[in-house]
Amino acid sequence: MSNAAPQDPDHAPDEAPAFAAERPILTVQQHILLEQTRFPGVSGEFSWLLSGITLAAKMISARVRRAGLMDESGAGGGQNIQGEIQQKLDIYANQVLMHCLAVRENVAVLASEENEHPQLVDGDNPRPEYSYVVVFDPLDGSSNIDVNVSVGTTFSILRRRPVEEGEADVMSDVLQPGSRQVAAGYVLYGSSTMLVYTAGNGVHGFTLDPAIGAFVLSHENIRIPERGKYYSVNEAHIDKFPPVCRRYLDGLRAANYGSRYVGSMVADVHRTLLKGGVFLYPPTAANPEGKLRLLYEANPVAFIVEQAGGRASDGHRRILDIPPESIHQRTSLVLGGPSEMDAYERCVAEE
Ligand code: P6P
Repeated sequence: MSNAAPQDPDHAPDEAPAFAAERPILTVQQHILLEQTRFPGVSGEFSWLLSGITLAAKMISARVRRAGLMDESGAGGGQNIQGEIQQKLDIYANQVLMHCLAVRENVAVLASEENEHPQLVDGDNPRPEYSYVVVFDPLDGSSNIDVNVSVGTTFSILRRRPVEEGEADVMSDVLQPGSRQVAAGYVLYGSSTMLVYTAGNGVHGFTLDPAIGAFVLSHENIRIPERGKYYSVNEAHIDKFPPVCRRYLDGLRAANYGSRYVGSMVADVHRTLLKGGVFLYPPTAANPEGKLRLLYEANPVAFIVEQAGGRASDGHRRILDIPPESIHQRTSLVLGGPSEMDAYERCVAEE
């Protein structure tokens, strides 16, 4: 007969049990280091670089979540090189990412949606050991902040072109096709803050736990569903879409697909990644080349979706094969699961 006092269900036992995590706590840095042991291509220096992104993401998340309280929302008064009104948080997010990445000694070049030109981190004479290029959109969809809609950061990580490929220079380091990304991902500032990344070995999602200030593994080895239930497109532009897009969308509606569109790319792509379906930004009258940027919007999400078993094209070419000609080059985008992308390609073949 145990002489232990009967457990009072309303009170913890005198001896609090040893810490029992609801789930194993694996931070993104630990995950990368584990990857390193399994995949030699993912080096320890990469986890150091990624820690620059996660630090910046925590700082940006903290600001985004208090935007309305700090008069951080709204326009910052200036315009960025895109001619878009710069939101105050765009400026902050860009400064934070530039700082957090520039202090990583293995980062040589930084390119941002907010800056006209790429930036050499260490003046004009970077030390030869500098090896990474990071291209990013610090706060995509920032015009949604005023109305408390999810926004995101997107990033693409490349290696500098080796010198033997001709005179390596900053622009040739940045203007590489998406197939040469060594890693890519996004941060979604939504109902929770999530980091989703790939280093070419699957797609993994980490949720920021504000209680411990760490991104903790919450979605390991994400796979896009074979077939989803939603298509995601701004139907206001439908009359300007190419006929193949209109036929495709008619077919999806006939197959009882629903429609979901946030108007913030990272949110729309993240839902498509987790629930399946298709996200499109076709050419429109205002943006005949498409609206989204190839290097720092389409390439990262295309790498992610392909690693999760989906596909991404500009309507005709695989996004990751498109040779960039300029840093802020736009592209149209069709991104989704196998079933939806097969259906799109059938529509193109019938043209
Ligand atoms: P539209 C946000 O401004 C953005 O660049 C993407 O995040 C988003 O997918 C797209 O534009 C929305 O554009 O024309 O539907 O408002």
